Amino acid sequence: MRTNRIKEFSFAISIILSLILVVSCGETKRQAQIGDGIAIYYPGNFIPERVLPSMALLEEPVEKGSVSSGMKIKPEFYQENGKNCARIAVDEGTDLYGTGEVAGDLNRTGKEVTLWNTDNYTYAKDEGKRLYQSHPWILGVRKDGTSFGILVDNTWKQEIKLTNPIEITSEGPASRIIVIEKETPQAVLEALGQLTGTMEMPPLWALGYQQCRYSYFPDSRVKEVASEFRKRNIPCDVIWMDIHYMQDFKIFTFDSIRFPNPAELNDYLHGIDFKSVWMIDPGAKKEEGYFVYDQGTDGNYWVQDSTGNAFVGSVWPGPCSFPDFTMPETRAWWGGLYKDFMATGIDGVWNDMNEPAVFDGPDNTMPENNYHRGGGELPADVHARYHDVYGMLMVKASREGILKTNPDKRPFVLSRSNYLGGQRYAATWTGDNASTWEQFKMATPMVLNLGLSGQPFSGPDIGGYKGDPDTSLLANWMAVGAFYPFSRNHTEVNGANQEPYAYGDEVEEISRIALERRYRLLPYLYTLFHEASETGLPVMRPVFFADVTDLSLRNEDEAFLWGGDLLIVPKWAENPALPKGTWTSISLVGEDTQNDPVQPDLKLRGGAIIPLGKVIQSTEDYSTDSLTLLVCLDEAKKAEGELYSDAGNGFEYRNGQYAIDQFKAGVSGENKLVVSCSKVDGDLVEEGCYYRVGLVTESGIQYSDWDNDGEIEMPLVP
Ligand code: MIG
Repeated sequence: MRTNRIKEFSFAISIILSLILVVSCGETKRQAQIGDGIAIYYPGNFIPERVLPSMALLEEPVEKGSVSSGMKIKPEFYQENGKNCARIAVDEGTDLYGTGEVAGDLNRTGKEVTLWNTDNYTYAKDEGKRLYQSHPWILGVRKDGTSFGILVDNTWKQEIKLTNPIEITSEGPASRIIVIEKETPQAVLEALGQLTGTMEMPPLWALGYQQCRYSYFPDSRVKEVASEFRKRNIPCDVIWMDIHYMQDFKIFTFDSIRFPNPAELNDYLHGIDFKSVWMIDPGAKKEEGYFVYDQGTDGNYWVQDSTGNAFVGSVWPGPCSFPDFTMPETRAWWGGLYKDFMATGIDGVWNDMNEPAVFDGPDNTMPENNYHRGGGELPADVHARYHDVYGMLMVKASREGILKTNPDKRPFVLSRSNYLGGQRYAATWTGDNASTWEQFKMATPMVLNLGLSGQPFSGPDIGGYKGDPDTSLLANWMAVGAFYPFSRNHTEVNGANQEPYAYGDEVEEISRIALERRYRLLPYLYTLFHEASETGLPVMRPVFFADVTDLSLRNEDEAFLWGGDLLIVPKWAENPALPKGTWTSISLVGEDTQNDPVQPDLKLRGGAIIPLGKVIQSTEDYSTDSLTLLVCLDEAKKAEGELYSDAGNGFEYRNGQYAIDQFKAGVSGENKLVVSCSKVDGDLVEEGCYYRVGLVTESGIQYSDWDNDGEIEMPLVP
């Protein structure tokens, strides 16, 4: 009886609400606080079935009462020319960042972005306003450093104008909007990480330098290139297999002549401490008798055209069908395809063409009225809705399949296409750039804005994809490229050999020094990856993160930071804006960091300690048993730092098998520097670790003796 009344009552209420909805589609229908400094706003004409569940968020937000008064950013919903829009006024002088992978400067104020994943060779289409990935996300930093984030929780095609007010236009249904308000941009990114989830710890080897081209073949050529690195002592961890390894470009097959024995090749590579990553595209050749096509057809796993038949579009192998990754059974099948593939000893997977790119489709993709059947939580809907998450759902399926077949290894998947939150499944690279100085310089702000959009693990094709760099460009790109979180040299099919040794002795030596610097910094870099995986903070950060109230830093995108402590200043940077305070140049492998014409200047923050390892040729030789602690004292003559360690692969770190060591430096008595090292967290047993201190001053680095008792003293020469 009672329940019936409640039912009748809520029925009446819902009728009244729908009436209000009809007359007030421009109004905010509902708004609520969903976390500390986080609120959600619904437009009046919100249609849950066409937008939910969220593809960006880890889980549906829980409403916690009315919006608190500190939430200054208020989206205003309206309709214009039949489209659903929102406008958001921001304070004068606010700098806008984020919006993911887009061409242009770091500071995106005044720019426009289209969220529609596009295979955009050399970023030429639409002036690079839409590229391979979509991040409906804006980071705003006000003059006083207080910051906000705007997450437009919608996968449909959208336009974002970073004007004041910000204007967001959806080509589909109206979007709900989540606003984050925090004291700093760092805190906003941590909140984003909590909402969307963060990158899982990658295997350590993925932090090494990587060599690619389209394509190394046959297998003997792959061996030759890998061996060349070892012969010449150029550090490298990974060699990549692009599409020519496949039989007639058919995914999950190996060319019988060029790659007759992939397991033997992988054994060989492992024998010289190389890992291999192999490409898998989404399109499966429409060919009866080809097992992937037959299985996909039998299982009815393909994306359908508007008439309900399997869609067919052309890619590398010719006419192909495309897995419908919105279907749970398709994802499970797709994941299972990796079993035999990985069993050949493949270490990582490269998912390309997943915008999806379709040569003969409209705008080089699928028709927007293609049909995805969904399942589980995902409703069936047209391609227009799922286009921007096609790549993300693909890498989710890939990652899960790879993990299932190798449950004790951390998966490594590189994806060209992705969507906000996609760092949960894959690292990324910035697609087909050109071998020009302009695009070399543009790579830094692209990687930075990806980091400010939740994706910490990215990098461009070092040396450039289209065309051939000249000697100076390749040398400079290798020198700075050693500092991208994802550091891989790659070039297109007819490009000249672009390995760091293929351009003569000078480029080779410059590359060797650059990579030796990266490898010495691995203990610090790995610690930053751990921080990113825990908090969502990027590895590579804009300079303004060093001082969010210093407005002179807001546009700096030639120099950049690694974490909070290391500043990387390219030699070609014109009047780079650098943070105030002490930042002292450091030399890592004997290079003259300030005067070297090509290697970027590396500057350590006063107050920081960073751990350095040895120069090694691959992460197989990585160890933390003898660490050099570079100490740069602040004005109070103190410094501190941290090191995260674990096995570098596998998941034992989740059971406590990791260590966090803390380093603290201070001056005792008259002129004695004392540096202590102590484990503050984790169960990993580290024995016999040797440390030495490298005291960083303007006049160079002064080293202590090696010691293993956890406290190092050295005289402080004034
Ligand atoms: O249409 O697999 O961006 O890195 O080398 C080209 C061949 C397809 C595009 C990727 C590029 C890769 C290439 N692929």
